[in-house]
Parts: sequence; structure tokens; C-alpha cells
Amino acid sequence: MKRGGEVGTGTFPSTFSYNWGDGVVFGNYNDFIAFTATAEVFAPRSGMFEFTIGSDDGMKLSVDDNLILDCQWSGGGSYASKSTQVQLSKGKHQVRLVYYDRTGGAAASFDCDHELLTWTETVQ
Ligand SMILES: [Ca+2]
Repeated sequence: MKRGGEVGTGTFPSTFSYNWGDGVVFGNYNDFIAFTATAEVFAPRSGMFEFTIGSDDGMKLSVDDNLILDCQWSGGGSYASKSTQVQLSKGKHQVRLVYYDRTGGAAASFDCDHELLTWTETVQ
């Protein structure tokens, strides 16, 4: 395996909770694997919105390039999760997850206020 090499791309559903255990995380890789996942969300109003991430080993969550959650990034270990609330203005926002697993079990989860993932219909 090439350190820092890209081994492929994929997609996740809007929210997810995977527990790969000791098995394959992606392709043929069950250890020493990482991913960056990006998504765009739409805040239907200005206000506070909740985000939750969970990981084995580590994960970080950024919104509009601001780090808002760090879950075991330096340390890792068994699965743990963290939540926070963030003030968002009405409109589109960029969400970015970075995840890694070293060895042993692997798990990754993401959830947020479902209001951010709801289609808004505009009748014209
Ligand atoms: Ca692990």
C-alpha cells in the first residue's frame, strides 16, 4: 500500500453509521485507511443546528472550513461519539469529514439535524 495514495472514491448516504469491525472498510483495506467526505447542506433558517460524529479511530468535522468537532483525532481507540451545536446562517454550507482507522475495529458515523437535509419546494 502506498502511503498517502488514493485508493478510490465512493458515496455515503446523507447520514450513516457503519461498523466494519475488523473487516474491509474500502476496497481491500481493513487497516491504515482514511477518507475525506464532503457534502453540501441547506439551512432553511438562521439558528443553531446539531451535528454528531462517531469514530474508531478518529474523525474531524468542519463546516465552511471551520473545525467544529474532533472525535479522538489524536488517540483513537474504541468507538466513541461527540455532538455539538453550531450557529448557521440561512443558506448553503459545506460539510467536510476526515476519518482514519489504524488497526483493529473500524467504525464511522455522521448525523445532523435532519432539517438540514430536507428538500425545500419553491412553487413558481
Ligand atoms: Ca481502529
